[in-house]
Amino acid sequence: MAAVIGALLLAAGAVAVRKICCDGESVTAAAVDLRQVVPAPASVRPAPGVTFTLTGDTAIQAPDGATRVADQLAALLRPPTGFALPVQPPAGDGGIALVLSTVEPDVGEQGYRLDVTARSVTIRARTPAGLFAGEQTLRQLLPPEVESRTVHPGPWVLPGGSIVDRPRYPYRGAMLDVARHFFGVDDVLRYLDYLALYKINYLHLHLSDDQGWRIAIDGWPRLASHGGRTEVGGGPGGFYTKDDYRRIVAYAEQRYITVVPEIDMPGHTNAALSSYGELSCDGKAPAPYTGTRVGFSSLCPTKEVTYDFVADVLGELAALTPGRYLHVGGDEAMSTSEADYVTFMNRVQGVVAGTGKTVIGWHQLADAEPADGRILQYWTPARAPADAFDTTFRAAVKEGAKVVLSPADHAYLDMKYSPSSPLGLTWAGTVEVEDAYGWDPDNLLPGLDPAAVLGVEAPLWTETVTTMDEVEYLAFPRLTAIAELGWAPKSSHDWATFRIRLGNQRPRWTALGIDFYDSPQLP
Ligand code: NGO
Repeated sequence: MAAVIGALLLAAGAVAVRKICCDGESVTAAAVDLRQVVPAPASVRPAPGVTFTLTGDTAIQAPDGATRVADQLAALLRPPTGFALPVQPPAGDGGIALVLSTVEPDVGEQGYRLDVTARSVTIRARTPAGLFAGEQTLRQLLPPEVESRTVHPGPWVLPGGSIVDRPRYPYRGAMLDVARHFFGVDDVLRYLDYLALYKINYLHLHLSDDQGWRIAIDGWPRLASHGGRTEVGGGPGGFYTKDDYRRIVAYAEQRYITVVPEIDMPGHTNAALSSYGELSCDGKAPAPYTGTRVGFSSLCPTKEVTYDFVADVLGELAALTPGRYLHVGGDEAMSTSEADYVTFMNRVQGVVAGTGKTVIGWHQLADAEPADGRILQYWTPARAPADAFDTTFRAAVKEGAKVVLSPADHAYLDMKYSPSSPLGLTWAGTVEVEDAYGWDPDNLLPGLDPAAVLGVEAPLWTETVTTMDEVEYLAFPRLTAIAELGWAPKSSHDWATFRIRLGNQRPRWTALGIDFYDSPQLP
């Protein structure tokens, strides 16, 4: 029996380890394999036979600058272990220690070093963000029940060894479309928890579209009171008050995640036009729209009131947003002439700069003139890049634009997994887990200088998605594949081993209550 259990544990990414002795009885404990972490760390050195076991006597030591991360770790570990895990000032060897150290080599601003010996678990980083990343790794080295919020018997064994880790890209994002269907604050906070576990550090919120406007703007109150009351399929919609939005931003900040708000323009604006008819060229407010067509709406680029509107909206949003980016959409402006589009987007880029923020747009923004530090988010399927990765795009990159990659045939979480998936779209094809993982950001677009790639982002559009369970089903496991591409070193890219590591995450997702898609591609 013991042999059978041992074999099962190994298959689940565990290694059988030493005996723990209590009252003369011996129990075979198991530790997760140090090499099972997702995303894969930059370097892993297991210490075979060495383990650390959390007990009721374990304390968490942290210096002043790291008490918040220490409290977060304690809050995570207390419910499943039932241990007190007091947070204390540094007091020497033993237990769990968080160390802020400016001299730590090789970890950059977001990385960490984790050492597990028989006596202690130490995370060292230059920043609290790095310590927080190290905690997410520590979490994955404990048994999956660590994610449960009720007490489990343990034993809480960590594998011995050292991990030195830092991300491949500075920008690792996820996008949630709260416009097609509205998702309330609690849902967004939950999504943020999932992002944190996989070291994703940007949450892009798609706050406006034809079907709904989701953020209160004081100067233009009908955007929320009228434009916020619709969604795809005719449901009630909803919007964030400024306090709601502040709650989201604060919760993200505590997890070292930056919120990137998007107001999509000049297209995808029916909800705004329906709220204020003067923003349309004919001055008439269109009826609210609850279908899923794209490309039919446009702010009027030749009216001055349009620019007052843009300045007010982006000004209020910038004031609410501590992060450095504002996303201005710019995709599928099929009802705006090319000349008007360029004039409009040039002025919008100026408005963003005036708020002190840096502009991000979908890659069509390349048509507008260069703007300091701007980011183009590439979204066309990589299979057919010709129309998108054109001379304008190349010129924009030459002139300094950075690129975030979200190729729809790899990174769009709203594509169906297979033709029989109950949810999702298929315009970019179907995207199984191997498709989500099977690309290299450095080589996606032929001729794109890898130095221009700031990172990757996994968008989840919600035309077909109405509940958090459905969000989870489309996001897991694919979100973790994109997180892996953004963080793990290129040299670790290998589907055969990734699918095993990913398969071993399933008990964690179950413990977290995530309704994931049980892909036949994972063992
Ligand atoms: C496109 C379109 C969105 C859709 C999405 C659905 C972009 C950038 N614009 O992506 O409006 O919701 O596809 O997959």
